[in-house]
Amino acid sequence: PAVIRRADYAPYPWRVPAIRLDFDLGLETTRVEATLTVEPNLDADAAEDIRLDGDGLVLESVHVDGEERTDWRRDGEALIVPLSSGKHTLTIVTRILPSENTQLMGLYASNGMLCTQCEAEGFRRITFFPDRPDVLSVYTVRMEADREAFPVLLSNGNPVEEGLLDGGRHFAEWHDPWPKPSYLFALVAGDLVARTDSFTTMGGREVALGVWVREEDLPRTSHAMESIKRSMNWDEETFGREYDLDRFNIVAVGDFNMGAMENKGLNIFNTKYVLADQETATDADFDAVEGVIGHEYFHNWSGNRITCRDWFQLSLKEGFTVLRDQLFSEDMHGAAVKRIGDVRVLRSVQFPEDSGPFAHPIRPDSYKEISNFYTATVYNKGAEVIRMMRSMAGIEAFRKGSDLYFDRHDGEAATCEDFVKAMEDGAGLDLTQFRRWYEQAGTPQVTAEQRHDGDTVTLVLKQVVPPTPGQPDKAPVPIPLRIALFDREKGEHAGEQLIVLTEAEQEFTFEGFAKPPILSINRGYTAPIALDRDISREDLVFLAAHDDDSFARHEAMQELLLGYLLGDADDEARAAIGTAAQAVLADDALDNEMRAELLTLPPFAYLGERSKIYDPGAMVEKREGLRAWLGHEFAGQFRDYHERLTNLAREEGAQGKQARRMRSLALGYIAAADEAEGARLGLAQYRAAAGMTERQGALAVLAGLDGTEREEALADFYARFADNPLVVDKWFTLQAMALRPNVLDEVGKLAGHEAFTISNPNRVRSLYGAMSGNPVAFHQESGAGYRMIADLILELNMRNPQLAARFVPSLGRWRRVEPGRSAMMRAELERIAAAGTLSRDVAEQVEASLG
Ligand code: B3K
Ligand code: ZN
Repeated sequence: PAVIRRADYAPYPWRVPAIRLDFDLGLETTRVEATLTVEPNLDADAAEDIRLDGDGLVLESVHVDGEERTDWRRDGEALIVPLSSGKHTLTIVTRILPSENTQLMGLYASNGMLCTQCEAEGFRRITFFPDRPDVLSVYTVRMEADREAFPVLLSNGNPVEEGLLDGGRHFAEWHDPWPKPSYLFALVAGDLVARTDSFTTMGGREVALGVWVREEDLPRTSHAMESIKRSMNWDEETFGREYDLDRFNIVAVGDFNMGAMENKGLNIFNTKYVLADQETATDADFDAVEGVIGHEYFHNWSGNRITCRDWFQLSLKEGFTVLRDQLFSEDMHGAAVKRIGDVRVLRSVQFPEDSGPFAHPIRPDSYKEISNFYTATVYNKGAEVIRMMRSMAGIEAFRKGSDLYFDRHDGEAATCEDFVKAMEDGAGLDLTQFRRWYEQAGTPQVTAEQRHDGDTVTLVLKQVVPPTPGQPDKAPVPIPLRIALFDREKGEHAGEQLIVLTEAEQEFTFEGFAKPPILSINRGYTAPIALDRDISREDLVFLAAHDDDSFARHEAMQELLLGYLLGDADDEARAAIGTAAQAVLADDALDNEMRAELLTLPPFAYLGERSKIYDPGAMVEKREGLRAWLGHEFAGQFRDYHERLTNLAREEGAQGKQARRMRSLALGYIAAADEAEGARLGLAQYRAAAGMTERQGALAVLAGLDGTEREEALADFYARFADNPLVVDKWFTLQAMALRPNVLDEVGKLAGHEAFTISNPNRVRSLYGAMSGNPVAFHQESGAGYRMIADLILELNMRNPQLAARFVPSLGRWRRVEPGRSAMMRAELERIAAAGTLSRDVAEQVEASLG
């Protein structure tokens, strides 16, 4: 496939100020009449043709200014129509086949309804159009359909008209006054019902809110509705952003490639991020619904009012919007646990990407298939980069910068550079060197050493940005680090400060320390770096027990755990973990959620990332061995927590949620030390569960054990929830995640289960996504796990390329794994590469992985 480069950007020669779309909707076939008003773009070079993108369309006719034209030509999938300069009306009729659309891009069918997904390049699967984000048009959409099959007809903006037609048909017309790029177009037609409510904006606009679902799901929509109102309110208070239409609708769809989509005024969501009640959703699910609803809603300003000039600028909207949703969730539920969770994801997903074959800067320089760049780098590292600006500017100055950005670029298709410039001008930062964060891939590796002389402490910091594919040489980046120096006598520090490391090597001195202080660094995780600090085990134990920054406290605990898991199996290292764990278990000032966080072992993916070359089998054994040891050492205390929190765990509110978290964590340790006891208590927790958090928490532990308790709970769970697809997904996931020797055989059997289907992305992810993250399954010594994933990629390759491509990076990590497994992983990639026609998505990922 062809390489598209950022440096080649040129504006489109035409403007399309308005488009009218007339849909004659049907599941099997849909007719689309598109009427485009076009005129020369005076900011671009003139063209004698107009070139429109297309993909899989059946073209029926082309008219220009009312005259039928036959002098058009095709260039691959594109349509080229000769056009004299000046203003014209272009009318194009196409036909599409929604039921056959297995890619779930463009207009497709899901459970008898019709819906769209256009980002990044799906609109060209609906009609011929300049399908690029810098062409902004006002959309008017008229939909006609059978009234019984499709009683509800929705599109972007505000409703204009609706009515009955002959033959049991009806129509609806919608108009969106805000010019938008084609990727934000949306349409939904189906048998849906809505939970409705309203929100009055700070400017006094009354907005009608709707959450549209299938009738049986209506009871599970109140949390989504509350989340919309909280998001709208938060964006007004925190960023001064007000909603700008009379309607805001969300629709839940069962078949969806990703989480959700921010289409203007009509967000389309994966059911997973809408539906929630106590019975079927965990506390984490509730938080995810709220976070994703916030994310998509916040896009209305960071994405829709100001969109991207081209797809290389994707992080302009995604990085910023992820930061906005993270801050929203921090404000709703407390920053400490949220920050720890966000950094855990960064380290276990983005760090491996940044050190692997697909490493790319948050603003990539080239791509073959843009869908491959909706990555943790663009999203999560992108958010971290903007968070660093916020840390350096301070909250108030950052707000001035964002105000200026929104004000200056409203209505435009902007670039990352525009954002950085607005931050410089508005927040008063000099970001000259900081721009390297946009240019360079790779996680900066920082080392911190301390020298002590008289009363003076010198902190010596060094940074290296490692080479990545296509970028052999890197320059230092500015790294803001919030630090505190603990006086080791008093056990306190005299205040935090922010230092910024800008050089490859730099010294910072601090006076007034008779003894070397204990260094707490990168507090709150101010910079997305990997840090090695020269610190004793005793000092880490001190910080794990006493640091007043929750993140730093958690970090100290993680460093103790990593030191043991990645080093020699060292009794002293383990004893230090025990001392810190004891302090955490006994600390009454901690809430139970934070306590559980502190006692959570580092994710397997992060352990792999921190090792040069690793043996997955040995790594799992060591990690689970440590879990068993901790479970054994603190058996009494874990049992005590499990017992004591029983009633609190049945309560609503923050304390109930915290208790549930600690209770299930304790159960995991109990089972690790004593399987029979774990099975007994697990089944008891399962049976008595008042909601899904306790039920899933128990089942996750039981699923990893052997015996009748496991079988009973799994069978009960399936029978109880067989008619709820999202819960059946959990049932697949819990089994595929189990660290049992025969788990891969079970995954194989589950793939043949009546409830398994390859055509639903959630179901595929629930089984194979979980399996590919389970080291016992994926890294099975025979290589059968690798083969299973490669077979899956080949099966999905043409049917759903986006979904297929998401499974490639797991195999792409072959360079980091011990030689025996490494060769088998690579061989599977080669088998895919040799397998004939590959989709652009899979081809690009596989080529990079073999690279
Ligand atoms: N903007 C969409 C992602 C679209 C992905 C297309 N392959 C969801 C989001 O980030 O909010
Ligand atoms: Zn987004």
